[in-house]
Amino acid sequence: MLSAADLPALVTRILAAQPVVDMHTHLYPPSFGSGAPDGLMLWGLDELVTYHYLIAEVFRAVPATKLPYAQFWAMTKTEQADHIWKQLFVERTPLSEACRGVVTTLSKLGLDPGVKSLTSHRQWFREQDPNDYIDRVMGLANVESITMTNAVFDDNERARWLAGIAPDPRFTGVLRFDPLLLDWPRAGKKLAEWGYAVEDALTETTVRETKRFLNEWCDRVRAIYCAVSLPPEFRSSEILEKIVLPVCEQRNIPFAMMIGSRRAVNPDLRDAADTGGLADVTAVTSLCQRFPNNRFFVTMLARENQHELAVAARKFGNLMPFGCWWFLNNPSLIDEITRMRIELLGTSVIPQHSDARVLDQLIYKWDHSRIVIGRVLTEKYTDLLAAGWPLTEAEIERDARMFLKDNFLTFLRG
Ligand code: HDL
Ligand code: ZN
Repeated sequence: MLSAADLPALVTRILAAQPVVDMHTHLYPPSFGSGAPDGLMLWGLDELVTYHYLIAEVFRAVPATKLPYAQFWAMTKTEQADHIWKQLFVERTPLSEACRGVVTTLSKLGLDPGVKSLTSHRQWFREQDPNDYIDRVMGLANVESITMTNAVFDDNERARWLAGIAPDPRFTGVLRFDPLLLDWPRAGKKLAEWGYAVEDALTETTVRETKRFLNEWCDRVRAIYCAVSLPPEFRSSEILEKIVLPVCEQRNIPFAMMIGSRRAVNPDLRDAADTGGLADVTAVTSLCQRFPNNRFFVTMLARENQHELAVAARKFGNLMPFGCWWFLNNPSLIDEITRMRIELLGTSVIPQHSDARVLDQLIYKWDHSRIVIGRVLTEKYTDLLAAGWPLTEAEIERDARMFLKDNFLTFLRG
């Protein structure tokens, strides 16, 4: 029989030992090109330090009135990284989650995070082979599978797929197509350019041809689910209901809605330009209710949407809340959201995804999340023991596997 005193160390050990299937990242294998100018596989020190979260934060340290955006963007990636390192890690304490993540990553790689200059570490990264480095990072993060975000409307990515991409067993594909739902006129014209007989009006031909587009690209990227990011005001659309959901149902794959992103509030920040807003969970429950044969992964960007989303998941078995997304991927909010979800949903939720854009980030995003999830689970197991449950190590291992891997894989299969 376990005692409460056993739990902190035991839960920590079990979570660390449980490999993760990371259900949402922006990572790629080397076959998509690595490094400048337009490789899609981002890795290494300068990419880590110029992560768009840190770009947003450095413009708080040195505002655009002092360093104009254009001047920053004219810098080389190395110069940008040096500027960020000086401002956020040397002249200020790297307390933010994104800053601390770089510190954790360097430490776990065996590199001194306290250096004043990045020059010495750059040599170490230059000695890494991208392909081997993927295995090294996945090992350190204990991630066994990386789910990509394959943005078909991104010209660079699309061209690479059309040129031919060999499958990499460490990565799985997801078809992402925000413009299809958010800007149909422009997306429809693109489909027409690509040889699909679509027009503005949702004629029978347009519906059939857009389905063909989705099926052909789901086949090409070997999509395990389809995904979009949606603004707070999104409710539904004919494209979603007449085309996307029927294709996902027919392919027996889930549809992921990432709801609450308000794009480009400060365009000069580029990838860091977006913010979030309060969305409407009734849009989610309406779709779950009206499309019972579809399965929905849903993550929402507003802290204030989290409780209602968890309650909604109690009403619909085809709704799987996942992750603490983006501005919620911080210890205080991961703690609050995971605690709330476990109290309402037990083990039937996917607590986290990394959203990593730079390979090396897997190391810190999963280290930091395992610590918080472990703290919450330890408390919940302590409460369960106090209620008289004869908790076993095997049960904790089973739960860890569900939270970090099996809930995702089981929901994929339906
Ligand atoms: O739309 C998304 O998938 C978001 O995760 C954005 O990529 C966002 O910029 C991000 O990187 N969040 O972590
Ligand atoms: Zn993302």
